[in-house]
Amino acid sequence: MRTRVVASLSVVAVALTLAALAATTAGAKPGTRRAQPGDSPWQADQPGVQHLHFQYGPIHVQPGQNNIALSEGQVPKPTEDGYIVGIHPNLRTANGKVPPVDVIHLHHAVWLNTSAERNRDRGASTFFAAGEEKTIMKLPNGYGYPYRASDSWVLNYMIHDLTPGPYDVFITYDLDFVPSSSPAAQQITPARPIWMDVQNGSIYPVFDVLKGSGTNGQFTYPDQADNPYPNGRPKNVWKVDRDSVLLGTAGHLHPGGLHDDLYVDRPGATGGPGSSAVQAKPGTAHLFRSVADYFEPAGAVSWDVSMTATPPNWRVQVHPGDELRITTTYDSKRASWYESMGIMIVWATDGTNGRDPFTTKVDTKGELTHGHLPENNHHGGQKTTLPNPSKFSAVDQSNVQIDNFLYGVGDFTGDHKIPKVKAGQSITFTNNDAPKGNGIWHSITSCRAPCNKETGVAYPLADGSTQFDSGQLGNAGPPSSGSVTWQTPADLKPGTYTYFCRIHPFMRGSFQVSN
Ligand SMILES: [Cu+2]
Repeated sequence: MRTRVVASLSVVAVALTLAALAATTAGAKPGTRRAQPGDSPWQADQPGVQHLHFQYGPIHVQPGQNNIALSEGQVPKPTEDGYIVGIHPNLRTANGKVPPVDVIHLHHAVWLNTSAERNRDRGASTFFAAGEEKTIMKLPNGYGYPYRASDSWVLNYMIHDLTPGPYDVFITYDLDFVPSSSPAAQQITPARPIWMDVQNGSIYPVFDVLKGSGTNGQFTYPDQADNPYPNGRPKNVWKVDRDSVLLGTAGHLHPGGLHDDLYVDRPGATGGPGSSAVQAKPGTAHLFRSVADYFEPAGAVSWDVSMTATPPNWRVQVHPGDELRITTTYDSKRASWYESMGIMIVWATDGTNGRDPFTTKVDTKGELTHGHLPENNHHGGQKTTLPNPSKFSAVDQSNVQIDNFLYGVGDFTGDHKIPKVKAGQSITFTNNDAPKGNGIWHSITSCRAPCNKETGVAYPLADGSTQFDSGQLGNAGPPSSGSVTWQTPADLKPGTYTYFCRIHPFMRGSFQVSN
């Protein structure tokens, strides 16, 4: 299966392009098989549930790839009508193994039901999303996402190859499914997804968290951001369109993220009952905090994390005129976090038999959907034989060419020369790998000196004492920066600066600014 780069398509896949996409999704062979023992980490409690295993692929991942792509051909899915009651995502190689997250990982995948577009009873066309935190979706008993065999699915995915080698991988998804032919299906009430995203509708729905921003070492987006929505229309809210009961949600965020919060704003309401997490404000009730629970020994810095999801009895009542609102909070003490996300998919059903969040404290503690995953075992940060760049000899040079995963001058694996410019001047980096093939994008991102420890899921970090970041140097549209060149800030103080590539963190380099 080829990977088609879609530069201008939103990760959240705004509806506008979907009709056109649907036309391109016919023809390939579905890669489905029945579930094998051990495929599903949990047994669904609902009666009549089948455990179906699907995989999309093979996806030929180019060396160093980090682009956004759309599925071609058919995305495998159930062959009969029914209800989806749970989804468990993963990324696997052809032999079924889950690759280490510091080698290749599922940056994100979004499952789109293009047939649900413009149908208010089926909710958002985006019905499931997974990042490397691999949150498992499970609806409360008695609820299901109505599925038709005639539905057309598209996968929007970003697979991040952190190495200079190619890989073949599959996106896998275990579905817990109740076919319409099962008597159990008669007992299921339809549920629909509501897509909540702090950058909903953006081409590439991300924002940067800078080290030292926010308050007390934490930064909440959009609340603490400088002009997050320049046209004045908040992207993090959704107007409730009918009496609905919210059934469940879980958050998505990136390394460095601490929690996603869901609120409801009800004009004129006299304040929610408050919560342990958030102080009550008139007209606002806090509904849930999805917490990033890090297994990572180094703390909130890697994908070695699981998000909490709502317990099955959550059931929150909302009414037309209410506005759902999401925020996301990151650690800003340790490092900067570039191209971060904050997303929650909220499942809802029609009706009025939920709990009123303005009279009942609904924001109870969540439940983890999985434990530590072995693919996150390689944390990095150990001593290596990489040199300390403070020992390099400096050469006057204001250009660095990046070729074949190497910084031309100042690379830690090079000839131990370091480019030097005078204070007030800049060094220009040019990524010559970008025009080749699908585009190999690199960044120049400051990390704390000497930045020469072993690469892993938790090292290196964007934790330089001076913050700079080039973005992903490439011309392919988001997530690339739109340019293959970047200049270091001209106001850097004299000193030696160390940096790494966020996309290929084994790439390390340094430069000097002199008096
Ligand atoms: Cu790179």
